[in-house]
Amino acid sequence: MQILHISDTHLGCIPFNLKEREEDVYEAFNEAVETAIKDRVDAVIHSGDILHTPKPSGTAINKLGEAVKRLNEHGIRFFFTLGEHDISRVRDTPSPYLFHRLGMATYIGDGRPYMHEDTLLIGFHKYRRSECNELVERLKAISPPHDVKKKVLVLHQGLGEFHPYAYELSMSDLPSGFNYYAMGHLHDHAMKSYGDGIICYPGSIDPTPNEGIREFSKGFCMVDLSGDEAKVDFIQIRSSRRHMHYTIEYERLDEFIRMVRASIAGLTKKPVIGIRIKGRDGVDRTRIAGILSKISDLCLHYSWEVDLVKGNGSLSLYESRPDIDKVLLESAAGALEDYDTARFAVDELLPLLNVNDVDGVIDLVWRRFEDNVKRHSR
Ligand SMILES: [Mn+2]
Repeated sequence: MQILHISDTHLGCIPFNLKEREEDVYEAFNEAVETAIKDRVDAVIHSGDILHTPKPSGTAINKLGEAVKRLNEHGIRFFFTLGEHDISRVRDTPSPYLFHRLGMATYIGDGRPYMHEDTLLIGFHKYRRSECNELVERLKAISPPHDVKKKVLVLHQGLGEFHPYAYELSMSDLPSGFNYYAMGHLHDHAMKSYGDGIICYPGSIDPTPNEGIREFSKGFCMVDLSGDEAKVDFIQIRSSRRHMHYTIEYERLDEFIRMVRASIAGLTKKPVIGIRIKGRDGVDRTRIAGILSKISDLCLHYSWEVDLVKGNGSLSLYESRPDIDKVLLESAAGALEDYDTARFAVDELLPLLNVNDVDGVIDLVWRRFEDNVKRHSR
């Protein structure tokens, strides 16, 4: 059994609001689909965040449909679960479910066992932090039959051992006995062994807006389940647009332009560039903007920030760059005087507000109110 495992494709995501960046995402997705066809895999497993928003654009849905159709034409089944980006807060049917209804793909996020050839697939859709007790109970209740040779568990959750902040579960919450744990949610590729199996996040296929501008390696995983142990190959997306990040001295800005010119030679797509400028008090921001404007023709998009160095030469902001998520959560907890409410605001409300999902926010607040009423009336 050969599986192409992909996750966090975020179709319809438009980084920097640029058409070219939207196209990059579709191109990366198609590259994965074509690889599945070329390498004749037996199945494609998508671990969720298929789409960027629960109310996707027509283009995003069409791109997904074309990919599922291509796979069908080559006899490759598309199995999927859903991430928080796919699931609407308002009680609505998630868009990717359409392809399950049409019989073109199989939704496996309902916790039921699915057999594909000699392999058992069990998946769960994303459970939010407040629902995770239920997920842990459901994971505990899994007892895969012993006579099945290969077992794959599909989840869209963060694990504490992989990320210090964006997690709801720890590895020990996962049932043992699976050969491969096809994970989604975290956007950086990472793997760890667990019992006789492998826990793997392929990561996102293209940087999403909250990943910032940095060098990255994006891709998907080819999983070979034919031997005793799962063999995993991370395949890098070849069409990826380079993201470059530079830290430079204010005094050496002029050299920087030459450096950029040299480093982009040979790239087929204009890169995205992030620049951190180290300077002392009194840096001239108009001068910076003027000099940097010279790279606007060389790249698709660039942005810059200044880090001021203290008089004694030590870097103030740069060296102790805070974890934005953590700072947000701490300030929210300070303002609300309640950690649990702060988590609700930062983890659940903020992502929806970011995509202007006002209906989703109202639904979420209402449900939380109902839950609280229920809890207090017990
Ligand atoms: Mn995601």
